[in-house]
Amino acid sequence: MFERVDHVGIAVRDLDAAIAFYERVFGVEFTYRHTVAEQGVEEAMGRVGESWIQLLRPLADDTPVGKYIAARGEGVHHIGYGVADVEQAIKDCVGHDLKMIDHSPRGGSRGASIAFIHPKSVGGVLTELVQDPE
Ligand code: CMX
Ligand code: CO
Repeated sequence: MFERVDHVGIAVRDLDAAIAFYERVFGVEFTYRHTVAEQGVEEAMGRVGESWIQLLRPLADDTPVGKYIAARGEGVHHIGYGVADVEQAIKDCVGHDLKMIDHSPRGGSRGASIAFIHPKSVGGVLTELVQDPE
């Protein structure tokens, strides 16, 4: 089902500082930055080979990333894996009795179709299925 690591989602308090750090130390270039109100985040995407780093700043405390930082501090929030067909991948996960957060795909960064699997079903790892646009 997984074809590649699409991105690593990292929860940060200060997006400007995090972008500057990854650029200065690791030479990562951030080419997208935008607010995704439905997800409660401002995000920046930096390319690393065929994958991305997704830096996530919460827009409010009562959002997924805001609650995560309050409970655990900054750090890795989720892993996004590339799949060929997100609808089929959701069905396959349900077939394996995984608890889906999204039962149907929704829009993600860069025009992708995404769906989240609950971390309780994946050994404590919030997992995102990502189908790139055609
Ligand atoms: N990784 C691992 N475990 C997590 C987690 C994460 N990112 N976020 C929450 N949890 C754990 C909590 O620690 C908690 O565990 P315990 O019951 O052992 O304490 C459990 O999951 C439930 O936590 P909760 O606080 O009751 O639930 P939340 O209201 O915080 O919701 C989740 C958790 C995963 C359902 C919610 O964050 C969600 O729907 N996430 C998907 C959407 C999202 O993350 N959007 C931002 C990224 C957008 C993008 O990538 O484009
Ligand atoms: Co993501």
